[in-house]
Amino acid sequence: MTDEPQDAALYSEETLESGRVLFARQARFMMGAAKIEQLPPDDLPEVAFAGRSNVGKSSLINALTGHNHLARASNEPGRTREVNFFVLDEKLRLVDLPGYGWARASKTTVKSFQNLGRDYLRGRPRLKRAYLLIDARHGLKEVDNEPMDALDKAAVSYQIVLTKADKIKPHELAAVIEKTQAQIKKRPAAHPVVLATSSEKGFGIPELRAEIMTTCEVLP
Ligand SMILES: Nc1nc2c(ncn2[C@@H]2O[C@H](COP(=O)(O)OP(=O)(O)OP(=O)(O)O)[C@@H](O)[C@H]2O)c(=O)[nH]1
Ligand SMILES: [Mg+2]
Repeated sequence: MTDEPQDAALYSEETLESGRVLFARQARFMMGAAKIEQLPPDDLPEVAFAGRSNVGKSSLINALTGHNHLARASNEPGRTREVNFFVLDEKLRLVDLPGYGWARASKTTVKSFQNLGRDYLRGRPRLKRAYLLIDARHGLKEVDNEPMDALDKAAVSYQIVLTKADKIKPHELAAVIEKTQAQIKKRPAAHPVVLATSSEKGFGIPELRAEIMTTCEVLP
């Protein structure tokens, strides 16, 4: 085990550079869907960001696109209640999902927007990958099993992205990456590589851009 949180050699210099160029292009908010009938036509490849409330989904979309306020981020859990679509360079869509595992709102409200996220993940033909965000300080929790079970069952490719990596020490991060990779080893739809990011410090963002670009099979 090294202090290097992720293998930089996973991505060539050219791929990292293309990812940078692609994500420097225009990113725009397209629409928010509050009901499954309101989803836009599936005419572009999509990647979606799922995870517990407050894990940093909206912040990660902002960091990837280099915007401060494209997706609404907040300290108040349950900020994102719709499925929000952002179009990058008219080539692909980044999809911000409502968070799960959040108990404070009325049960019916929470259920309705969480079911929406689940329905989206299960039935989206051009969803290339779901990124399941996990707080680097905590690693996988019981509450994360349900979405992983659902994604495995629906055979939707997903990859774990640790967030808020700036909040722990490099050796702790390396340990949580290793542990998480071991925990998902037997999950059929999980990508074996766990990525680590910090939206605050920009750490891991170039690698995730390259990963998304490659997954969606687009070039800038
Ligand atoms: N230190 C640090 N804080 C972060 C990072 N990413 C997000 N945060 C903070 O975490 C809080 C929640 O971030 P959001 O991006 O709103 O989280 P979310 O997952 O979209 O939350 P919901 O929409 O409620 O599901 C905010 O106060 C962010 O500033 C990070 O990489 N480092
Ligand atoms: Mg959000």
